[in-house]
Amino acid sequence: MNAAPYLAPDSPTVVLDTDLGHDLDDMLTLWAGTRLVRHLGVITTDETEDYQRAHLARKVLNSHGRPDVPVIAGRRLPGADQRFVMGGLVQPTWPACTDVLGYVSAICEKSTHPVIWVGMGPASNLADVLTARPDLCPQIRLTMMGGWLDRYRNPDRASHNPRMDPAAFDLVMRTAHKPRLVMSSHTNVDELAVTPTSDLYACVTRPNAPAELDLIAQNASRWFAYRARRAPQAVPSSWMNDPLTLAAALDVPVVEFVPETVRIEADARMNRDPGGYPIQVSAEVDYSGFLSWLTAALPLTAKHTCPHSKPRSTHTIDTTGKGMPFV
Ligand SMILES: [Ca+2]
Repeated sequence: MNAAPYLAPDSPTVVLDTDLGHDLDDMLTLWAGTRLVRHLGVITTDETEDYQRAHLARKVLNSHGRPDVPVIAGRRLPGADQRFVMGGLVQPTWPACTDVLGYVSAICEKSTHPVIWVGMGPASNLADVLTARPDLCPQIRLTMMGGWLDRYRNPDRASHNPRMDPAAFDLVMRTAHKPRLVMSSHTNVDELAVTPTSDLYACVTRPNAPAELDLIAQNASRWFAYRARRAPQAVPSSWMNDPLTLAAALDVPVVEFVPETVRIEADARMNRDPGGYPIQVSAEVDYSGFLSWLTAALPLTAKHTCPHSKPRSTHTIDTTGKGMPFV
């Protein structure tokens, strides 16, 4: 078996549909993507007024030696600027490309492979594509992060990505080709939490960290500070939702999916319904297998790279919790 199938010259294109610049997990997924995927594309979603997520993605990709990866600024959503924690760090230096449909049409038409679509934010972009080009449905293979069925920390609402654009989520679940959901009930777990005491945070914020880690460190510090303001009594953390979704999308055997038929409510909550849409939902996750995969994907380990590092964050964060022994 090829250990790096998506680095092969004839490997499929992988699209990261991301709300980069908010939760840290998008940034770590992008970083992993630069290392694991040859034909990579980035489409931003929940985009800000002046396309800050796209400019941030461009800068991250360039700093990691991937100027070849196209970045398309996708759908803006109301209030997106309040969900962007990286303000002031990236200045627009290029005219943002906003032709999502043109980009997706082109990558579908130039390859006979499926296009691997990793849904890491609201479903708006893919809804736009499938509405305009329903003929592309069979070629686009969606694995999306979000949704819950039987339990959730707040059962009064849908999880973040579906509820940001419920109509788009409904349309995508209805029309996409065998869509797969890595559900929030499998990602909002302690096993996937990175906190200010995690080794990963110490590694990316250490004083002698490589320059290409600076935006990752900034995203981590700013996200933890944002969480500390929102929930002062809790240990700030980032669940590795999107990296797990990337792993599933790349067919790393760490998420087991099962078929369900679901109905999508107006607020994007899902219910089982024999007359609903046939989709695939996560049923079981191999957390230790996933963490091993992610640790191997990212070039930082506490053991090998930074055994004595200390955080250099300038933020004051209450860290009363125990960090995960994760990278
Ligand atoms: Ca995300």
